[in-house]
Amino acid sequence: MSYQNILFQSEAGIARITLNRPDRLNSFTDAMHAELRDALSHVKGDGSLRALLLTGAGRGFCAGQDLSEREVPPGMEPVDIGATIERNYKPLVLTLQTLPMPVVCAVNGVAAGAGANVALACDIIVAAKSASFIQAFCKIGLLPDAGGTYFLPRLVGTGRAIGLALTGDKLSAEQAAQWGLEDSELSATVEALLQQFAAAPTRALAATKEALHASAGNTLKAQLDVERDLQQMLGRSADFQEGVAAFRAKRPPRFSGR
Ligand code: T3D
Repeated sequence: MSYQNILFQSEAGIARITLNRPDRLNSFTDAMHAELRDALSHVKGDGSLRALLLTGAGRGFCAGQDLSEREVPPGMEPVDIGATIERNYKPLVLTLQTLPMPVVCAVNGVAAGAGANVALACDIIVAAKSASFIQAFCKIGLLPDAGGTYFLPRLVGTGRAIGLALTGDKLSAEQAAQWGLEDSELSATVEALLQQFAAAPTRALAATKEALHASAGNTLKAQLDVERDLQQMLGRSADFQEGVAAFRAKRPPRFSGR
């Protein structure tokens, strides 16, 4: 498949996806979703990949759903957005969460609507000072989707999540200044993180994601079983053997991701 709405590269263990509709703040269209599905299935199926970067082209990360696809002429039926969520947003968020490698999101500007929540679905967000997160849904009569009602309260607490979702306010400049990097530092910081992940014990990182995501719905007893089963699997991995051997030999480990 050739891509018109995203850029996709994979090299040296690192896959990079850039949302690429900068004149529309990289808002999601049906066509972009199809390309993302295709690129992510390549990432999932390529055993040599050990980290994924998701970012946006131009001055924004992503402004959520392209609303020009939701305008209907008078008298016409509105688009069934339950169906578009099922087809587009649900698989995107679930794939990012379950991909067996770290997913880094470089938020290079505004992230609004589903754009904000897709960023929250990634494992690590690196945000530039120009980044902002807007639960824009209430401004157009919707509720947060793309996992927003799941991720937001877990990340910022229920009270703050309700405030952000009911007002559609940007996270404040003060808050962004506390969290954000100077824009010029963004790509160096992201690059260092990707290189670190590309040399890491990938299966252990994937199991860590799996266990942490399972945790919220589990009792302690059930979670101890999740840890036992995943650890048993990792105990048989080449990277565990290498980690122990490197520790014993007082040398840095050379993980293969296997
Ligand atoms: O539908 C389903 O399948 C269900 C799923 C829904 C998921 C959702 O994401 S719903 C929420 C959709 N997103 C929004 O409501 C956000 C809309 N955008 C904005 O509020 C603002 O653009 C921003 C706050 C994000 C940024 O503001 P600003 O002032 O920095 O930029 P701008 O001038 O508004 O935008 C620049 C251009 O991008 C502009 O086009 P123009 O005037 O230069 O021709 C603007 O219309 C366009 N653009 C921005 N966001 C969208 C968009 N075009 C289409 N859809 C957008 N979401």
